[in-house]
This record gives sequence, C-alpha cells and structure tokens, in this order.
Amino acid sequence: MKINDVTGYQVENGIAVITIESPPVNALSAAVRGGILAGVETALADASAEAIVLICAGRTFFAGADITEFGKPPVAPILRQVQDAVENASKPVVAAIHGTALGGGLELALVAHCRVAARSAKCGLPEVNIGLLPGAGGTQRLPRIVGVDTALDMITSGRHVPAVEAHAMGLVDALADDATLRAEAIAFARRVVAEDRPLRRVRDLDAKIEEARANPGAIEAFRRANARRFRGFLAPEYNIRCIEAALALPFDAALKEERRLFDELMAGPQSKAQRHVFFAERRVAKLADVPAETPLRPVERASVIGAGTMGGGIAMAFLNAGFPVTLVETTQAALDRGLATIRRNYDATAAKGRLTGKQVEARLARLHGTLALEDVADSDLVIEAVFEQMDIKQALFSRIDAIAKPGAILASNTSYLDIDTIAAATSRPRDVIGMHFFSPAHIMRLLEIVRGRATAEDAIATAMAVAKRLGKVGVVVGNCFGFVGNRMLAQRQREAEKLILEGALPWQVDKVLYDFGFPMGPFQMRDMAGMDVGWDPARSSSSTVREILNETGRRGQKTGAGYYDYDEQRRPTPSPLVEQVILDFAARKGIARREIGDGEILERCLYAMVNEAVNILDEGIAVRASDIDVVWVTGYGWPAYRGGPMFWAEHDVGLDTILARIRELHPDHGDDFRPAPLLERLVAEGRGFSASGRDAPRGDAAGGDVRGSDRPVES
Ligand code: 3H9
Repeated sequence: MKINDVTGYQVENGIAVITIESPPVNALSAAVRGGILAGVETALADASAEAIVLICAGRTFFAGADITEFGKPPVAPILRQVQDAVENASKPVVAAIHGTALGGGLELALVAHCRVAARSAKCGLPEVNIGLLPGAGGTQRLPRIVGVDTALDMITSGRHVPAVEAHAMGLVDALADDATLRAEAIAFARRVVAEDRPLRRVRDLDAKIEEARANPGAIEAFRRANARRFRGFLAPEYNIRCIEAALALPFDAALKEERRLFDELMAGPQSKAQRHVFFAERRVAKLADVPAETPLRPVERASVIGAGTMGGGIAMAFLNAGFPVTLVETTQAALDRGLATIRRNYDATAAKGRLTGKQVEARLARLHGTLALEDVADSDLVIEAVFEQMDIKQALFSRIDAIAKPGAILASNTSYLDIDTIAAATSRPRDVIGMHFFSPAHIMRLLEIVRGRATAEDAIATAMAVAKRLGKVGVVVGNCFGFVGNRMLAQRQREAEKLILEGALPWQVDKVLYDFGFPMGPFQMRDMAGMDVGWDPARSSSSTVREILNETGRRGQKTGAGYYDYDEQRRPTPSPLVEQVILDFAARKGIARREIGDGEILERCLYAMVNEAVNILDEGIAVRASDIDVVWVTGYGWPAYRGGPMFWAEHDVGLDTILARIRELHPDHGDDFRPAPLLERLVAEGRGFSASGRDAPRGDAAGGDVRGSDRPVES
C-alpha cells in the first residue's frame, strides 16, 4: 500500500517494510519525513507486523537532510520527531542500507535498533563539508557505537566509510549481498523477533563514553594534531565540541548543545559559503547546449603523451580510475624517468597504508610505456602533455591526427595556449578539446575542460563524463589565454610583484594571502612550482626581480633558494639577499618605496582577480559566476569557507565596495584596474551575479538558497 507519494508499506512474513522512494538521493524532505513517521505509526498499529524494516528504493539510502530546505520555514514533522518515533518504537526497527547513508540519513539509521548494510554501501557524517555538524544526534550516538577516536575521525573528515569497515567498527550489525539486501534485512528482523532481543537504543550505550572519559587528553591531542588541516574552518572545531559535550553532559543536555552549535553554524557565513560550493560543484555539469542526454563516446583506453610531472600525474589519475594507459615519450631516458616517478609515487602511497602492494601492481600492470607514438592508435582519448610551445603542440597534433582512430578525443593539457590553433593542425577540430589538469594531477580535483570553436558537443559531454570517472570536477570553460584559473591567477601574480617593488616584501604578501585562507602565498607558490617555469635563460636580461633571482641560480625550493631560503626539510625563511635585490631593483627603477598595509595587499591581489573574473563571465568564457568559484576552490586553494572569489565578492565584500576601490586604483594603475563593464552595470542596477542571468537563480533546487538561510533549520 502507499503511505504517501514517496512511501510504500508492505507486510512480509510478519515484518513491516517501509520503502522510501524520493529521487535522486532520498534526501529527508518534508514528504520523506512524513512518510517515515506515518509508516512507523502504521506498523506499530498493525497487529500483523512484529518488526519494521526501513529501506529505500533507487540508488541510495537517505543521503541526508534535504539541503534545499535549509533556510526555509520548517515543515512538520521535523527529523527529531521522526527519530523519536523510531527510537522509542515498541517493535524492533531495522535500517536496511544501500548506496550511501549520509548525514541525517545515518543519524536516522542510528536511532533504529539494528542496521544491516549492503556490502557496497557506505556510511558517513559529511556535514563538516558544508560547514555544519550532524544536528540530529550524530555527534552523540556515533561515539557511543564506534568510540570517540573513530567518531572524531569520521565526523571531522566527513569520509564515507565502506560497509565492511563500518561492520568491523560495530556501526552496522550485519552485511548483506547487494542484490538481496531487502530479503536479508527481513530475515534479520525475523531473527530479532524470534530471539526476543531487547530493543537496543544507541543513546543508552555508555561503555565507549566511559572509556573515553578515562583518557581526557585525547580530544585536545586530536585538536592539536589536526590544527593545520582545520585551519580557518569553524565546523571541525564545533564538531569536536559536540563530542566533548558527549563526554561532559547527560545525553539530552548534550543533544541540546549539539543543536545550539548546529544552529550557530547554520546561521554563520562559513556554512552558507560551503553550501554554495556544494551546489556550485554540481551545477557545473549543466550546460544549456550540451544536454544531459547527449550521447557519450566510449572511453575505455587513454593515452598520455609526455611523461613529465604533468603527464605522469595525468597517467596516474587514469590508472587510479581503472583505465589502461599508454604513456608515450620521445627518449628512453625520459620514459624511464617518468615510469620510475610513477612507481615511486605509488610506493610512497602504499608505505602510508593507503594502497596495498597488490593494488600498486594492478595499477602499474595497466600502464604501457612506449616510445612509439603509433601506440596511441587504439586509444579513445589521447591527452598531450608536452612543452607549452605552440609549434611543438601543432606538430604533435598533426601526427596524432594521422594515427588516432576515428572518433577518438584529442585533448591538450595546455594551461594557456589557443585550442583552436592546436585544433587547426588536425583534420578533425571537432574532436579536439582542452583538458587542463592541475598539479599534482592525480590529486587535484579540478579539470578545466576547454571547448574550442569547433569542439563537438559529444566530445564535451564525454570529457565531462571522464572527469567524473576520474573523481574530478570538470568545469567547461571557453578558449582564451589562461582560460579561467590562470587568467585570474596572472592578475594576482602581477599585483604581488608590483607590491614588492612599491614597498611590501614577499613574506608580507604571502602572509596576508595565507591568513586569508590560501594554503600558501604567490611567492611561496612560485618557489614551489620552480622560479624558472616560463623563464628563458637566453632571453633573460635582469628586467624583473624574478629574472635576476633566476640568473643567480635561485630557482625555488628545488635549488634550496628562491624568494625564500630553504633548509633540508624545505622549510622557508625570508632571504635577506632577496630583500636587497628587491630594494636595489626598486631604486634602479626610481620607485619610492612606502609602507604598505595588509588591507591594500589583499585588495590589490584579490580585487584585480575579481575584476578579471567579471570580464571572463561577460565574455562567456565561464558559463556562470559559480563555475569560477568552483575553479578557484578546487584548483587554487581558495578557502571553501569563503565560497570562491565571486561568492566572496558579492556576499562578503559587496560588489559596490569592490567597484569603488577599483575606481580609486584605476588612475594610478591604468589597465590593471580598469573597471569591468559588467561590474559597473551590476552595481548601477543594484544586482548580483545570480540576478545577472549569469548564474542559476538562487532559491531554486539547483541553485541552493544561500540568501535566506540564516534562519535555524528545523528539518
Ligand atoms: C544533514 O543531513 C544535516 C543533519 O545532520 C541535521 C538535520 C537537522 N539534499 O552529488 P550528486 C542532489 S546535511 C538535497 O550529483 P552523486 C544534488 O544536488 C546533509 N539535494 O550525485 C544533485 O541534484 P541535481 C548531509 C541533494 O551520485 C543530486 O542530488 N548529507 C542532497 O555523485 C545528485 O547528487 C550530505 O552532505 C541533499 N542532501 O553523489 C550528502 N544530496 O541532480 C550530500 C544530493 O539537481 N550528497 N543532492 O544536480 C552527496 O554527498 C552526494 O550527493 C551523494 C551522491 C554521495 C549522496
């Protein structure tokens, strides 16, 4: 029978089965909550039902509270009411988990008396990733089952724990085959009834809490050990405080404290920013002219040309995702070096316990290194990762064109160069696309997918699908110098370099950006990447500080000296020599150095980026403002709790404030701070990016309402 639109009810072999089906992810919307509550009430009143199985149809168990409801007036029944009904039910309730039991979904499973999980299922409390904490008892019940140490790890990382591990830690009581979860959950419930097992409420379990109370320093030690990882984020600390409350307070009082802290996070700016990022990451895949149903080209085998840092990383990204990979080099020495680096990277991962020796060997077995370009002939996707020089790329693409099979996607990993010019070297520009990976390519999540003038829709759709298979966020961008990310980065770099001539020093600039939340500042980044990237010794003429430093052999971390001096552990200290080079250079250029405040550094570096980003948006290089946010959060270390440059500009600073400052800077800095016409229009009309037609309207499901979301949520 149907309980409501999303809830089915059947009694099978004396067990009531409540089945929720609310695509796509069975989020705990008002209809779902209402269905569960009514289902439980029906089962309790149903004399033919001796126990209850709560299960979902579709691809997953409940993936959490319905995030699109956040900030809207609460609709009864709220989640806690549903949880109370389940936890206090007079008949045993068994949660049958498949897919992912996440957030409120796992918190609901935690009020059931038992949990049975399909072997492929995963459980987690990922609220921390959207700047929140599990606000439906998760911080209180999880440590009671798995212990405080494991709970701290799960809750502050948000990681999805595989069912087998969840079973080992006691979080789920039994594992089932994926195909027979429903039947096995019913059989499990029958056993509970037959054995007349007591109704075990997780809230009543105290042994693990007692254990943790005996070790009072552990939480503080965890806090200290993870300080770097949590830097700037509020949510991890709030999650930790909830677990402290679990140790210090009686259950109900601690639950109240959890609720208070949840409401505080929900009302604060960080969660709003992180929820924006969550929806923005999902929105990137939606393109008006490349509909979701666009047929995909099959991609079973990939080739990577160039076994340097980028090529090797790209090859690993594909190997990690299960693809066989052909890696092509021009000399045996370069190939051997590339293959050895890949092996070394895998061995290092295995040494940290993140891969088994068997997994390493399986990945390496899929890798075929070769000097013969002809070997790319059977690949569905060929990615070029050679020198950033147009003539080299064109020559290579024309050779690939002669070898690759019809329909293969021919991709360039170029960071700056014109995709159309590269495509013109082939007879099939429709198949040519940019796939710009970020270093280290097997780790960084961003993939800029650059569409050329002729790139076919199905090639774009296929590149996006490949990005997803690689576990990356593919952002489709237009073709221009530096695309979205590097074009904006160049603005920041330019201002940073101007600032050190005008009066600041590299370490002051770096500190301002680090304190803003970036993992490192522009000069530290340059040192890490290598000062000589893009530097040509033949043409070097001491015309910039960077050239001078390169000429004196300071090439960055790898030479132990760049803007900073480095010790053996690569720890940086400010270099007095570099300071002198800067002072001398500024004097030679006739620049009168002055005191520069941190505020000016931030404004110059970031407003220049935002201004450029608005032009990028206006030119259609980025489809939406939020796509630019995704590029910066996933590829350049923009702190997620600040939502990305566009979100930050609009919501934290205000577009009018930014424009006013850009106008002030314009006379002295000329084109570097020429106000973007779209920025002027938006400010004149009092509109934001979302209202500019360049972003999904806020308040809709896809956009996620971040505007009105400071009301405490009651879902
Ligand atoms: C919470 O539970 C708070 C509680 O502690 C306390 C409450 C009082 N709500 O990612 P996908 C949409 S906070 C609404 O592309 P996948 C998503 O936007 C929540 N919508 O699929 C997308 O929509 P569209 C804690 C949601 O297979 C579609 O579903 N839970 C939600 O790659 C497909 O998503 C989480 O943080 C949601 N909760 O991955 C889990 N989740 O098609 C968040 C998804 O229109 N979700 N959507 O673009 C996930 O991590 C992934 O979606 C999941 C599936 C792993 C489930």
